[in-house]
Amino acid sequence: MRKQILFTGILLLTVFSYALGHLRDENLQNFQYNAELVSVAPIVDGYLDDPVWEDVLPAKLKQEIITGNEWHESYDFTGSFKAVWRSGFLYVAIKIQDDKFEKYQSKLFREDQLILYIDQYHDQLKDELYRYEIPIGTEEGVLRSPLTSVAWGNDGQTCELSFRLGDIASKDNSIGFFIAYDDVDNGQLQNTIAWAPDGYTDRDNMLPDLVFTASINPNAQQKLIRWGQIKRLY
Ligand SMILES: [Ca+2]
Ligand SMILES: [Ca+2]
Ligand SMILES: [Ca+2]
Repeated sequence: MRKQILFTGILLLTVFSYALGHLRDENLQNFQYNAELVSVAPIVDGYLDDPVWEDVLPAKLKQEIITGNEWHESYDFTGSFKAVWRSGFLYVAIKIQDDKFEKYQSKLFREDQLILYIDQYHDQLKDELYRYEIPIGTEEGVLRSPLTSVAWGNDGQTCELSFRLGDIASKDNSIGFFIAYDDVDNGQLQNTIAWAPDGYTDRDNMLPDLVFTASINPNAQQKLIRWGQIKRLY
């Protein structure tokens, strides 16, 4: 009898955890960022005044991944990002508000930092190889392919990055993409807030998708450019 209860218990637990995992995968599947093709690339200088950024929808960092709870925008932290692509490059713009910016500390873990994952081959796993840790305001020492540039503006409140992806950045293609912020206040890591679906935690191994979209057909655009060049000949 006791064995039976134990067995039922284990069975229920298995079913429950399977359902939970399943639910989480489903959340992740319905979660993606569409990076749109633009006709002019933004200038990676840390300032988000490029006209291309105006027309792009921001995605909010609103999942606290240490606890797995939703993060409510506050004085403590508010963050969002935008992404576009052009000629084999992915451009990312990030906006951060933090009540206490911890920069240039003697120990790295005492600094606020951005965490990014770029899984260009879409393995969908959070491999260390794809991970970038970029302390606020730091532009050097973090460049590792495919990351080609990092620039900060407004005293660390805005950031622009570019990634050289070649043919991977083409219409309807997807990559694994993740962005989070380690919020250190008063010398201690308080929260890690990410762009991630409900229920997502730092124990989850899968990455959300970033999809390269093009509502303007790149071929039509090529034609237009060629047309311009031909026209100039006359
Ligand atoms: Ca810019
Ligand atoms: Ca804070
Ligand atoms: Ca902070």
